[in-house]
Amino acid sequence: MAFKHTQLFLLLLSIASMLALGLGNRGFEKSTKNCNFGFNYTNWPPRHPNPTQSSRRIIVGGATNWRFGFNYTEWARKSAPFFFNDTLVFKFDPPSDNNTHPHSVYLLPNLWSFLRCDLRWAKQVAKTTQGGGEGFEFVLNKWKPYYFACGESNGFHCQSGMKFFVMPFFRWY
Ligand SMILES: *[C@@H]1O[C@H](CO)[C@@H](O)[C@H](O)[C@H]1NC(C)=O
Ligand SMILES: *[C@@H]1O[C@H](CO)[C@@H](O)[C@H](O)[C@H]1NC(C)=O
Ligand SMILES: *[C@@H]1O[C@H](CO)[C@@H](O)[C@H](O)[C@H]1NC(C)=O
Ligand SMILES: *[C@@H]1O[C@H](CO)[C@@H](O)[C@H](O)[C@H]1NC(C)=O
Ligand SMILES: [Cu+2]
Repeated sequence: MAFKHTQLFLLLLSIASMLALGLGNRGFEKSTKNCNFGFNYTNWPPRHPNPTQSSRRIIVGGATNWRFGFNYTEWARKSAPFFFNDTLVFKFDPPSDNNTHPHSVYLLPNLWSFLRCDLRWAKQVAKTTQGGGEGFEFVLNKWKPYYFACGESNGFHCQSGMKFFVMPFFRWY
């Protein structure tokens, strides 16, 4: 069953991002220009690039922001690891005459809902109007996996790629 494979893949991905194995190091490059970490186990365990910096502000989707037609699972994989107390910033235009397909931010309760884009037990954390200006800020302040998704169009946006999950971990300093 193809579904089980997806689930297994995501679980493995989750474990991998928790351990910050290899793929995690790429996230550091954005914050520190001088340090060019590659696949280097001497850097184990992963450290925060700048110990005096208490937390990071990460724009979800980078320059793309939070929009339709972008694969955020892929973005989250490339942007890992995420740390406890990091702030995720969702930027999206409010509904207007020019924007009839706005977005929102929901938290899904578990992996099952996440895989199926089942919004029935989802919790809305940002309304369609909250992504303007500096964006909607969400602090990863719990030690748990976060399943984010856009809740618009009955899950269609979610199914089209507007979803990702992160598992923040603690800094070692
Ligand atoms: C790994 O990183 C350490 C410390 O940052 C450095 O001294 C070492 O040369 C690196 N090794 C490789 C293979 O890049
Ligand atoms: C996370 O942020 C909260 C509130 O700003 C602070 O009290 C707490 O010490 C921080 N924890 C870590 C591990 O940085
Ligand atoms: C909507 O688009 C029209 C023409 O394309 C433009 O004149 C107007 O300023 C836009 N409105 C907003 C709110 O961006
Ligand atoms: C997004 O990327 C992931 C990982 O590469 C893939 O499994 C998934 O099917 C993609 N989602 C969409 C909607 O294309
Ligand atoms: Cu959307």
